[in-house]
Amino acid sequence: MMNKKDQNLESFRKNNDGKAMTTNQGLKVSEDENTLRAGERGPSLLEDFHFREKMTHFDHERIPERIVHARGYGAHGEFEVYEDLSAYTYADFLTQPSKKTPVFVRFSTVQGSKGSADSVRDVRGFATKFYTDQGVFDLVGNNIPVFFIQDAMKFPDLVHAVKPEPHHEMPQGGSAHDTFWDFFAQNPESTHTTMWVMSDRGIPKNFRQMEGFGVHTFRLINKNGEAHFVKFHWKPKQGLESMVWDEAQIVAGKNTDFHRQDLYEAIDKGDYPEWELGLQIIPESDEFQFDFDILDPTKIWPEDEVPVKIVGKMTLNRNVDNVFAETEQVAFHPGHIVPGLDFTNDPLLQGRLFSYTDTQISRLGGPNFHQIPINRPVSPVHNNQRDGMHQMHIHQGQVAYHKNALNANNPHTTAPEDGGFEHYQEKIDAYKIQKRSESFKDYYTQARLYLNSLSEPEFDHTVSGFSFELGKCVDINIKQNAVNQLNKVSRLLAERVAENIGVSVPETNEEVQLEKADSQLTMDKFDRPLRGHAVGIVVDGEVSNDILKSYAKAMVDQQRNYAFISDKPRNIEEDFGITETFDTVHPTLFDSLIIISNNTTIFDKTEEFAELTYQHFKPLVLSENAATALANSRVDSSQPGVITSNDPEVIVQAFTKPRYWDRQ
Ligand code: HDE
Repeated sequence: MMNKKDQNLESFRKNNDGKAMTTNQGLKVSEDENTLRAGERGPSLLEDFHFREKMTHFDHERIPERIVHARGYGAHGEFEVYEDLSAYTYADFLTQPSKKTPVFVRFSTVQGSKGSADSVRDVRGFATKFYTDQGVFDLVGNNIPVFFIQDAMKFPDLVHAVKPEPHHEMPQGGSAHDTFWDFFAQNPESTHTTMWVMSDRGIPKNFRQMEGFGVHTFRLINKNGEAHFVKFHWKPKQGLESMVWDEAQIVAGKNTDFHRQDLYEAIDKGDYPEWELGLQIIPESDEFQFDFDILDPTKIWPEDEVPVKIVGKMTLNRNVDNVFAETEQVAFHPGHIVPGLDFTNDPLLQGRLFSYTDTQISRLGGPNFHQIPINRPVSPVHNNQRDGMHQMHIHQGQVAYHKNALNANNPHTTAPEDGGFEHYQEKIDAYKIQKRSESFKDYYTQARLYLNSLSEPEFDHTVSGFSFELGKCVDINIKQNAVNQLNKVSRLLAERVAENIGVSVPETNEEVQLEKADSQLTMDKFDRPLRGHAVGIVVDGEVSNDILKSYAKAMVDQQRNYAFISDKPRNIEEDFGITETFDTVHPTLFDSLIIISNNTTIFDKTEEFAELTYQHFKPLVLSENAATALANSRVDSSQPGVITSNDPEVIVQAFTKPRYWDRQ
């Protein structure tokens, strides 16, 4: 299979080989290196239209980055539904198992600017564009199933609080600063989501191993006009993985592009990431059967109560040709919907329905952004909208209005029974009012449910997450207010964080004991297949190529990625692996480490690599000599996940877990 770079080159060549360079007006260019000037050593002349065109275009190459989710990376793929879901919906991409619907997915961080690091602690965007035969459907979700606020009116406040502080524009890419934690303490509806972000979910290992959630409650509508409430889930077939915070911070410096590189390389070598689509479905008649409001976006529907029905699969199998044209210009919008689906009155979703088109108009420069190739539906577009910035069509004819006789009333509307979109007819009997529903006002029960569901290491990591972030705050009152909030969720959490950051725990504790836990919320529930797992193989001293080849073969057979690492690049005659040096890589960039040495003394760097891998709870395999050499280091080879063996076959089989949290 040809990799993306070569495919790209081939298609570039097809279009450009042997072609003359021209200006944008089609004029052949004879000189592209020297501006027109008065004499060889003289000043440049304004008359040089070629220079001015080239430079003007360059000066305008950038467009405004997204206000949130600026840092992102995308890929193409396809979606197929496993079974006909027409009992619930008449959306064609959910009812025809033989059909492959093209998709484009963009993953993102929220807070940082376009050039910020991938591995920061943050919510991740997980936005999917389905190019269905009935029009575009965008599922613009996140990797965390709940959101910080309940009403769109508060979104600018949330974003202003979490973004870098305006007076000095710090910090970049993170929430560890006063304004975010002030918002947290003063807006208790943010409590539940913040628990998730401070847990391992806030520092995903990569995009491939993240869950995705539509967050809001939507509606599925069937042919009989019956509606069900639905929540959308993406379950990664690759399992779920997170980083250790120390590791995430190092990776931010060692490889800013860690997540995008992982996705690009996996797709490029044919290891296509897959997610199953899951639906949680509640019949309309059960709307009020829960002890939370099912329209509240700060609440999950516990999977123990409403199981997730797996209905289809998405495969990402094609990298973009050009990141700007596709990933940067893609315009998602929760309001891009198809027949058989509809919105609910979730007040956060309702506000999003306004915001997304509005933001594209300034980001993409006008109302015709749907004509940009990545945004074009595969179904035909005909209407009476005309003109506007960057209009790409030359509309024909005299008539641009409905209704008309001059054009026999074309383009015509389509009755719902023939495929026209119809809004779900919901009966509303209410006062026009600016007020939050009482049913939205329990901020702590589900925050507790989440904490109770975590495994012990996950809970410890969450304590550390809060301690780091609040520890970074400058204002002591903000730290105290935040701990007061934590105390309403869990005494244990509040006490541990308070001790770490030097504030007190309030004497009274409003904590309500909650025995419940949702067994589905811990990351431990996921299988953790080691396909695509990245193994660093440190070659310390002289080791024969035959031995290295036997390691390479074992890795390839087991679908592991690997790189040999040494003090100098190895002169390898045959192409059986990448060679890195201690300077070009770092142990945090690998999922596990193997150390091969023929001597009982090793490089200092080898020891450093081993210690960090050990400290980050990752599998560590030592040849017998390497184990001897590390006897006096911080690596304790009797601990879980430290394996001593010289046999590559044994070694790859021995990796059964990505992390050994029980290592002391
Ligand atoms: Fe967004 N959000 N959002 N958001 N959001 C944007 O749209 C907004 C919310 C999400 O890869 C913006 O095109 C409001 C929830 C993703 O291009 C903007 C509210 C969820 C992406 C915007 C929310 C999301 C965005 C910025 C509260 C998860 C990136 C640029 C009412 C369910 C999509 C843009 C991509 C992007 C507004 C809340 C997910 C400003 C007003 C909840 C994944 O329009």
